[in-house]
Amino acid sequence: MSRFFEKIKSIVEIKREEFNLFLQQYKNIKIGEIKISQIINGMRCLKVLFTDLSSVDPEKGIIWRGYTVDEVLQKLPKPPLSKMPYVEAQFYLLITGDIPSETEVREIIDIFNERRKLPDYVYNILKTMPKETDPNIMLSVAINSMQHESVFAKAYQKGKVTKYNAWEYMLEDVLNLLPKISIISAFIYRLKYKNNMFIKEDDSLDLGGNFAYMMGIKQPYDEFLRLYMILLSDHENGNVSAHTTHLVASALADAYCSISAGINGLSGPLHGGAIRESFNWFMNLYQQKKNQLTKKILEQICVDMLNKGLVIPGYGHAVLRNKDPRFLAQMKFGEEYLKNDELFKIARLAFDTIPHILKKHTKIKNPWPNIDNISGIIHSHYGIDKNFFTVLFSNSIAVGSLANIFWDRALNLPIERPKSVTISQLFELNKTR
Ligand code: CMX
Repeated sequence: MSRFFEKIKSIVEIKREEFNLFLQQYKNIKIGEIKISQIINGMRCLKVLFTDLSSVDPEKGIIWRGYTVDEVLQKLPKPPLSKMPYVEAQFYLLITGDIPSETEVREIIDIFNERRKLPDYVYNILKTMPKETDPNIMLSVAINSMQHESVFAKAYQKGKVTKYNAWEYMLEDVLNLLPKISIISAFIYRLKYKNNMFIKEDDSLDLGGNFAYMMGIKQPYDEFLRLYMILLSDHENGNVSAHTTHLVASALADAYCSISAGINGLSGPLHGGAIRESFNWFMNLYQQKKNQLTKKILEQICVDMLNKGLVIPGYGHAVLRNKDPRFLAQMKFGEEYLKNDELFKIARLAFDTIPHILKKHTKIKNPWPNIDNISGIIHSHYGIDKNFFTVLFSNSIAVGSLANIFWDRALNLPIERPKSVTISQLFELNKTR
């Protein structure tokens, strides 16, 4: 038994006991009221989900296992000569709750390297898909195609899965699947954009390093991939993709079905597509104004958009009420490596200009740039096609979502099934108040 498995086993035993005691004691405590507007408006700010891996503080941003973005970037171990931590270290933090030592990260890297080889049929399926297929859908199909290899699903069919051991099978699947996602993604990238010129993995590299290497993109893109995958790994499990993964897994589906469903959840322009929307907006500004764009012109463009009821892409947030530290971390990367990139210069000008304008519209609760603001600009600077952005997002959410569904099984969380209400029921409820 590996040290990692032993550690997880002891954490699960302790947490499960604590969790059950907590439930016994507090299960009837009320934590809030529900307004009709919240039900209708996408359950915004309703506290109805549970995760112990992270939580979003409206002012400080995401807190992973008690650590802020800056703390995580500073404290997690890093590859030699790298400024960004290992993605594997973030996975370790999310799944165990502890900052790993160098040795502990090494163990995860070794586990991933042993398990990342793809079955041949995955390559064949991807090669035979229509050229027009969206790369993120290709990723989802490739993951689904491996479902029959699920250790959890096989054990369930044999009647071996119990509420005491379900997490062990889920852990096997999570560790088998996570390292394969970047290998599939790099293959899709080369297949779609680089004339099938595939690059074999480099066993000496960590997940982020190998991902960039297999895509064929030079340093420091590996640094950005590490940063990006950590920043987007988990956002309290409530966004469409993470929540979908959790929802599907709540019916005791395996990790393959659950994560591919979550990845499909990234398809919409309001979630996974938001990076592309923001990138397109900056690109249009550049194409229309070239380097003539000034603060004054940009102000006027934004005022006109707001007057027409249009949304300014890359700004605002449903929960955050301050600058997103995940945006600031990317901005810092941009300042170091992209200073002369024309789109980055526009994004910087926008950061100096737009919040002042949005602040004047009191209905807009957050005038600051969000996580999706400049990600596309940075990926694109290194040659990534905008249609591939969602695949990179999928790779990132897989880190946190897989850690989350492991804990769903470890804590025996039940199938999710909220109750719907009709308009007439709401009328009736209102009458009795
Ligand atoms: N530009 C113009 N208007 C905006 C705005 C923006 N960037 N952000 C919010 N508003 C408007 C809303 O459209 C809403 O208007 P109506 O009342 O007329 O419908 C009003 O301000 C109140 O919205 P809110 O409570 O501040 O924000 P929401 O929770 O409703 O929406 C979000 C959040 C992200 C969808 C919204 O800010 C937006 O559309 N931003 C642009 C798209 C974007 O960048 N998406 C990426 C989000 C990243 C993430 O979720 O992590």
